[in-house]
Amino acid sequence: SPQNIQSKFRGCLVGSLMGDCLGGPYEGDEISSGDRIIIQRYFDKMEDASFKGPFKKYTDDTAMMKSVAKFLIDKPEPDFKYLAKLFVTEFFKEPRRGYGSNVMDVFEKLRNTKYEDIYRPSNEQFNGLGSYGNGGAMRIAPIPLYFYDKYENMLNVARESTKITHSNLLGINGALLQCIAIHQAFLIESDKPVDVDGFCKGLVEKIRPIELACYEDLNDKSETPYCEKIFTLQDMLRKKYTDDSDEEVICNIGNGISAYESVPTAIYCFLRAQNPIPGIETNNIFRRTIQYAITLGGDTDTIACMAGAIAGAHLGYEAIDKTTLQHCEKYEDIVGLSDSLFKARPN
Ligand code: F2R
Ligand code: MG
Ligand code: MG
Ligand code: MG
Repeated sequence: SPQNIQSKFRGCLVGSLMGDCLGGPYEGDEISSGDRIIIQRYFDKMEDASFKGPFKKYTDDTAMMKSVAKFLIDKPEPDFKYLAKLFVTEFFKEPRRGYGSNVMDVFEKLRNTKYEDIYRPSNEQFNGLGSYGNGGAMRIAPIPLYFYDKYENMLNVARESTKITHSNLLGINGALLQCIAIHQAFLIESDKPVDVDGFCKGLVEKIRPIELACYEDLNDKSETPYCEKIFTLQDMLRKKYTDDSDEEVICNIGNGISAYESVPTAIYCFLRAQNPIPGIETNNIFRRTIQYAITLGGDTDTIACMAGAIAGAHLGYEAIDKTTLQHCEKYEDIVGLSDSLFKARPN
């Protein structure tokens, strides 16, 4: 197992916060080539210690991630009702953090039914189809850290925690894919380069059995949408880049609010950023990852948050520029939360 575990805990949760805070102002936007230059200057400015600006606020992505960390820290045995209560309490305390417009109904119902069945409200979403939003994936980061040496527990806790708000298989398996991606990145030594094809192969090997098991009641056992998407992103990584590469990425992998159109994109950003990217001028791989994620537009806070969590889990806290970090709301709290999560692990 890696030597600098505590640094990786910090890198991952702080990476998640930074993607959320820095991506937040661009959420829902389409990004032009002019905007890409503005984003390059925005990141340059934040690395400059003399630049003083108002901090960037975190959104629902971080609000919910904090609850997941607290749930792991406070209870030695996973207590999902406690997690549901943390989500709801946090939401009613600060409802204006840019939550998904449908997930708020889940919080209301959980509260009104006094948490009688914590999975019923999410099952009722979208006429029983359940949400396939990326809300499960965006908050998952503390789970692969806490369970880094307990793979099966990691998957079970990731699944049960996601189901409180997301019951659609694409929403659940998207969260599991993000969990697995963070876990894999965490296990790569921070000073070793990422083997891009090996990383993809590992993801496919792990997500395929999960997808096949989900559809085992159906006749069609070939339904492995996330596997297919990983093959697509692997093909995209092998391509020569042209001027409209970003449009191709958005078209073939996605930049939307659904887990299916954002989790593979976050993984793509992390892998693509292992090498220089035209128009993203920095030697810092962590910065390159989140800056590139934001330039794709769409669900920028969430894609940058998820990409930042993966990159931070690999590189650790040392790789993150602290001047930039200081522009993110409550960053000290997230550093503290990472340390508490690290200390809460059973020996
Ligand atoms: N919601 C946003 N950003 C847009 C608005 C921000 C703010 N309210 C504003 O006005 O400025 N960002 C956050 O939401 C995403 C995570 O969402 P989550 O937690 O998955 O929520 P929800 O509501 O369950 O799903 C989100 C949307 O996805 C579509 N959708 C999901 N399942 C669907 C289904 N079965 N059928 C049809 N549509 C489905 C719906 O449009 C949902 O509202 C993150 O980006 C976070 O940053
Ligand atoms: Mg905007
Ligand atoms: Mg958000
Ligand atoms: Mg978002």
